[in-house]
Amino acid sequence: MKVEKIAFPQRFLWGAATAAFQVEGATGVDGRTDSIWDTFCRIPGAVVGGDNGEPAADHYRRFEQDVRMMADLGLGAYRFSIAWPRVRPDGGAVNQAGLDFYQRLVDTLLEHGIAPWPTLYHWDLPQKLEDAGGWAARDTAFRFADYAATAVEALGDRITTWTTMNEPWCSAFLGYAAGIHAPGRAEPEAAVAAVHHLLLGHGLAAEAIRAANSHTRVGITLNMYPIIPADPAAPGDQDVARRLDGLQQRIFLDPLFRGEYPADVVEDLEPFGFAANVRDGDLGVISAPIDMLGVNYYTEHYVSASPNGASSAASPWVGVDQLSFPRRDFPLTDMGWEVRPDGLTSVLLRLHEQYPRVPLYITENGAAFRDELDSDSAILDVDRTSYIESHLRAAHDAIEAGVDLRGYFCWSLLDNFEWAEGYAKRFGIVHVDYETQVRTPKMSARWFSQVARDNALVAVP
Ligand code: IFM
Repeated sequence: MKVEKIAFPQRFLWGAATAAFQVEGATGVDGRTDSIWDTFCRIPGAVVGGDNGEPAADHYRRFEQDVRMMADLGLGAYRFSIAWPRVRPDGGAVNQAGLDFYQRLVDTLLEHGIAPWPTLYHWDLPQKLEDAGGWAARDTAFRFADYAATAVEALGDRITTWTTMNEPWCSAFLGYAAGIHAPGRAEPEAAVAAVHHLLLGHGLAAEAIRAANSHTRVGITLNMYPIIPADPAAPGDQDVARRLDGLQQRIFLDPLFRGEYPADVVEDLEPFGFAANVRDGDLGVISAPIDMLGVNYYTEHYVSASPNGASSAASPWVGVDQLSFPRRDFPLTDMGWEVRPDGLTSVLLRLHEQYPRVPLYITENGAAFRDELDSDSAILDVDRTSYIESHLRAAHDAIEAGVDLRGYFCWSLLDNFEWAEGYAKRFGIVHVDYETQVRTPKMSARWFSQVARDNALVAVP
């Protein structure tokens, strides 16, 4: 019998990810104040089921149990986010009680041999800063750098890799253009200003992190998707693909890695006053070299200038009315996203070929599917397991082609609050019963644990 073994490079990092507002709960304790998501959840109809940040997975109180579980699963790293409104409530003075939570979390992870991988911003802007203009206001970038400095001063001696931001595209476009994420604004001018201020915030925070600790690694995480024209020969479809790729990917990648915004995107965004937000010196701050790029990958976008049968959801794209829509030929996750592992290989190869090379990490990949506990309280999540397996194969293909990919974090460790979808969508490899807070590792967790221990996919064909 021939056993197929797909081995990953030595020291490849295997981890799982969460984010503060999605798992912590305890939104009103130890001095934490409202973030934009607390406020957004109070708007009737904004979040499915009227859900909010409570109880989430009660990770704030149960983190020790969760860390032990990660250790049992053999994970090498835990990607979590730090809640700005705990550490500097209202964006103001430092709150020691909030910082102490992350001290305890980091120490517990290290005691269990798990590398802490914090992200400083995973969408929970203090509401007070939103009241002062939010990410549409330049000052927010400077407040973010102050907060980054506080976090690094407190935790920097135990952290080797900091991520400044998670998916700034979502913050800018879903939050300020489509209005379907907090703060729920539908103001294209504010959205494009937010793009620049998020990037500036990244650059200023990276400077602050390096000033506090010159040995640390700093990076940012972007959500990446191939954008595929429905008819590659149709000029209309080609142009939609160009515009969407510009707004989704190049508007972040080019300033970070080339020190300039793409000319076609600047032109597309001229009606929204984009260029007026950029001041002398900003692009130098934004393009200071980083040590790693995090890639979050879930699916591809298939786009057309005249999308027959497209969903009727409002387009989140500024200046582009055309929608992306799922094809019929591929399976869909519970989010309605096509399962397209090849797209992950394409994304990694594109970064490798078109941008200056930095070590890459897949900082999120995974899928929501409907889970059912069987009579033995086991969850045989075949769909999720197969999704992760196919994407690991795709990641391995990229490594074989020369991509410097150094790790993979599964999204998510725990079932959690899926933003506007509330608790209905479950991404965890560990099931959470929100009533009892009982954790049950799903089949995918057991399987992923074995992959992490073997540093390989092992299949008996
Ligand atoms: O849950 C989110 C996460 O917060 C950011 N990336 C995508 C995930 C799934 O939608």
